[in-house]
Amino acid sequence: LIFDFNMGPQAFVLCKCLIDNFTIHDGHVAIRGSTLDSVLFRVGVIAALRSKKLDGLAVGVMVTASHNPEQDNGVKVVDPRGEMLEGSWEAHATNLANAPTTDDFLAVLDTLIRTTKIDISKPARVVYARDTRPSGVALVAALEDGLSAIGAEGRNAGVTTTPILHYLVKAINTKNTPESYGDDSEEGYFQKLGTAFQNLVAGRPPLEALLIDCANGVGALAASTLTEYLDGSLSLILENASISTPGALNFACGADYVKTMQRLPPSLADRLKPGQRACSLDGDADRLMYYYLDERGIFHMLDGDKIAALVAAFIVDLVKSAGLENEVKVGVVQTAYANGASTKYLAGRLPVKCVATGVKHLHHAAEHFNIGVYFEANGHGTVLFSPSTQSKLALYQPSTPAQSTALKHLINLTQLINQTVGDALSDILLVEVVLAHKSYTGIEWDSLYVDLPNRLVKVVVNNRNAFRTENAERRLLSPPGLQSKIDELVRRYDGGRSFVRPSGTEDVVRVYAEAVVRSQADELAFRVAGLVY
Ligand code: 16G
Ligand code: ZN
Repeated sequence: LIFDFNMGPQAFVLCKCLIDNFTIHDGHVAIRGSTLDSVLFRVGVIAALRSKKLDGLAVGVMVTASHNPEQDNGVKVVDPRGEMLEGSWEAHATNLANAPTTDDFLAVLDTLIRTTKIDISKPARVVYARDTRPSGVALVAALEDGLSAIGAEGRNAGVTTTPILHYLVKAINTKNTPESYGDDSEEGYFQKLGTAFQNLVAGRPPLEALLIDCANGVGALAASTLTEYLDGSLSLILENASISTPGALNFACGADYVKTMQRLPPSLADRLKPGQRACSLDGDADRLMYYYLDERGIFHMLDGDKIAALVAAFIVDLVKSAGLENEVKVGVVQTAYANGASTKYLAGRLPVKCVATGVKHLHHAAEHFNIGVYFEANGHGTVLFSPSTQSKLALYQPSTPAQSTALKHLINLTQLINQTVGDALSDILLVEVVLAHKSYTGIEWDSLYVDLPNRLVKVVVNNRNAFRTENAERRLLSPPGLQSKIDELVRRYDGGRSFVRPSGTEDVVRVYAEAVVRSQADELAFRVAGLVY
C-alpha cells in the first residue's frame, strides 16, 4: 500500500496508523493549532520553572510550527544561552504537556519541583514571540495565562522570527556583561548583522540582487527590516511576502517545499531569470535553501550541505590567511542525511563529524571544535566560534597586512553569524559574503561537488519506537535482522547508501537512500521501505 502524500515525487508514505499524542523534540511540539491552548498554558508554567531553576535568567518561548502547514502550530522553548531547551527538560516538558487531567498535571508539576529542587520563591523571566500564524494570537494569550499563574515576568517580543527570539534571550542574559551579545532589541539584532555585513563586503563589487521567497511568513517582515540596515550593500527582492493571505503560509513555497520537492516554487516561475540567485526561507525563518535556474531553465538546488561546503572552505582559508591554522581548528558537523558527495568534498579538507538528527546534537558536536560549522541538509545551520577562539581572535597580533585583513574578516564573521541557532537571514548574509569574496555565481558554487541522487520516503508503522538506531542513526539495532537485510540490498546498488530512523517529529519511520543513478536511488528507497513496512 503506497500512496502519494501530496508531496510530489520526493516523499511518499506507507500508511498503517495515525498520531494521537504529543512528543517534544528539539524543544518543540507541533500539532493542529486550535487544540494547543492547554499545552501553551503548561509551557508557560514550564518555562517559568526553568527560569526559576536558573536563578531568574530569561528563558524564551517561540510559538511557531515552522515549515508545517498554516493550520498547525507548535512551541519551542529556548534556554538562557539562546540554545535549545536542555535534553532532560524535554522529558519533563513531554510529561507535563501529556498529563491527561489537571490533577495529573499538578501531580507531575509537584514531582518536577521536588526532584529538580526548584526554589519557587526565585524570580522567573520569560521572553516570548510568535510567527504570523493566526492561531498564534490565542496561543500567546494561553501562554501568558500560564506565566501569570506562576507569577513570572513576561516580555512580549511580538511577531518575529525564531532566530531573533533566540538572539533576544541571549542578549537579555548577557546584558551589561563582558560577553554582551548585542542590544536586547530587534533593532540591536539588525544593527549587529547589518554592520558586520557592510564591513565584510566593503570594497567588493556589489552582487546582483537576491530574490527571497519568504514562504508568506514572518521572514518577510524581518527581511524587509534587514534591507534598511544593509545600506544598499545588498539588494533583496522579496517574493511570497503575503503574510495576511489566509492559507498562504508555506503553501507551495518555502524552504521545506523546495527541499522536499526539489523544485522551484511555482510562484517564482516567471520571476527568476536564468543564472539569478534565489533562496527560500521557512515559516519561522530558521531554514534556508538557495537555488538557481541554468540557461536551459533547469533547477539547481544549493541546500544545507552546499552551504556548509561553501562556508567551511571559506573559513578554513581565512584561518590560514590569518596565520592561525595551527591554533584554530575548524570542523564540520553533519547528519546521515548529508549527501554523500558533500561529505566526501568536506572530508578532503577538514574534520567531519556525523551525529544524530536534531539541532541539539549538531550544536553540541560543533561546540567541540574551535570553529564548528553545522548544517542539516534541510537548510538549518550555523557556525560556532568557541569562547576561547573568540578571545584568541581579539588578542591576536597579525604580522602582515594580509593576516590583519583575514583576522578582521574572522572577527566580523563572529558578529554576522547568529551563533545561538540556525538563522536564515544571518545565513543569507554569510553566503552572500562568501560569494562576494570568491566572485562566485550560483553556478560556480554549485560546481564545488555534484550531489548524488537521493530519495526520502516515510513509512507509517505500528510502533516506531521498535526502531532503534546506532552509529549516528546510520544503522538499526532493532527490529532484529532488519539491518542485515538492508545491507544486502544496498550492496546491489552502485554508490548505494541507505538508512532507516524513527522520526522525532512525526509518528513515522523515515527511509533515506542515495545511489549514483536517480532511478537506482528511488528503487533502493522503495525497496528498503518495503522491508520496513
Ligand atoms: C526539526 C529540527 C530539525 C530536524 C527535524 C527532524 C529544529 C529547529 N529543527 O525540524 O533539526 O532535522 O526536526 O525531524 O529543531 P524528524 O525527526 O521528524 O526527521
Ligand atoms: Zn523553522
